[in-house]
Amino acid sequence: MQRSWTEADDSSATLLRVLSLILPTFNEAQNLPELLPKVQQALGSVPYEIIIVDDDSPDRTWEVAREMGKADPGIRVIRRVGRWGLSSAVIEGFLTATGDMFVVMDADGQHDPSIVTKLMQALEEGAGIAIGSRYVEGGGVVGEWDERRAMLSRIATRLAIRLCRVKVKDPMSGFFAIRRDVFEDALPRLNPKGFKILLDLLIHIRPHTRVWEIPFTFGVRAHGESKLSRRVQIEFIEYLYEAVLGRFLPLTFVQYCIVGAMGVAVHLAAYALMGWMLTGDLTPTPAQDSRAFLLAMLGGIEAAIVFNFILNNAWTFARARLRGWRAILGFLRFNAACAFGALASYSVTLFLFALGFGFVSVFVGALVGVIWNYTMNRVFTWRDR
Ligand SMILES: Nc1nc2c(ncn2[C@@H]2O[C@H](COP(=O)(O)OP(=O)(O)OP(=O)(O)O)[C@@H](O)[C@H]2O)c(=O)[nH]1
Ligand SMILES: [Mg+2]
Repeated sequence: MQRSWTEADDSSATLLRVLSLILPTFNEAQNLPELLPKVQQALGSVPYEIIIVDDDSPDRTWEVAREMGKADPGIRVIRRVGRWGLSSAVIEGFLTATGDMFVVMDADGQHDPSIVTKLMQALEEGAGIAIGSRYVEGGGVVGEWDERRAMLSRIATRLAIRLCRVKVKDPMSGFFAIRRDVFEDALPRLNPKGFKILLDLLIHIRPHTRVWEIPFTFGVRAHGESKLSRRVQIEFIEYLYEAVLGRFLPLTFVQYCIVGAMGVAVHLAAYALMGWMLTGDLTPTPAQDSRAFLLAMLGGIEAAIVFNFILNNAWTFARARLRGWRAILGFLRFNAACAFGALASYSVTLFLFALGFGFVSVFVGALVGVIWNYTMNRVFTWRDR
């Protein structure tokens, strides 16, 4: 990497204007060879390192990047295996960066490399963060953003500004510069989940940090596909929840309750189906046939447990997802925790009934059961602390 040094008055050397440019990539093998020469040209004599953070792309972007790094020692590549997500990729890039100014840029050609030096200049003039902004005067979007995509972007931007109380026009931009010290100060508070690292930084920097927006025109993706999937959109809603309400009620608890509510429907459906198979009646009662009733109830409970386990493993605790034999072990733990939860719920209900609380006892018992199940499963089944 090229570096420039300047002698300060007291003769101690100070590192000056070294740029770490972070390029997060997923399936951008076709775009990188077109983008990198443009970036190098735009940077001119600026001392730089380029850090490509690739999430083990199936199109082997990391290999293409490494090949290009052979010709330019300023290019470094992180191939992440078993970790994914745009925000966490950018944070990982920052953590390994050696420069004192960081710039993040898409690798698909939508961000104009000639803006990079403008962003750096803003930092040199006193900004803590400089944003390549589509929504300030002079900025914009070209190309084939259809009505739906443009509307989604507008809604998401407005939601973010309102709910997270950030005072910029384009908090969702993927093109920005940040000073190392500003990043390091915010680092312990960052949420690596999701797609919108700039928004997260804006939420977690000190209030006095200066944030400037530099207009730029968001271009057209050169090759390949957008990664703005449905999953990314759901993650954005989850992210907003965590940013606004997460400290009062953990997101995983809300997800656990949503799954649990769906589990009730599965429970009833399985009970009815088994009842119908055993007695020809969709709602068997103990008075009618106590054996059939017991079997239908047990079938309903176990169906709900299987359903809840699968969904919680895929969604609620996706970060700690269990696979292979661990999933089987986890399923057994989940069963045990739920059985104890049912017992706790039952005991509390009986106790409160005995104290004369009436129907409220059932409600409190159910609440105790849910909180018990959630806590035990979070800690012992998924070990998500
Ligand atoms: N490392 C890493 N990079 C990602 C991930 N998702 C997206 N990227 C990269 O982040 C940049 C932005 O992603 P895009 O899919 O272009 O998102 P976008 O620009 O909002 O969407 P389009 O306008 O449709 O291109 C691109 O360089 C992607 O390759 C990810 O999960 N991990
Ligand atoms: Mg893009």
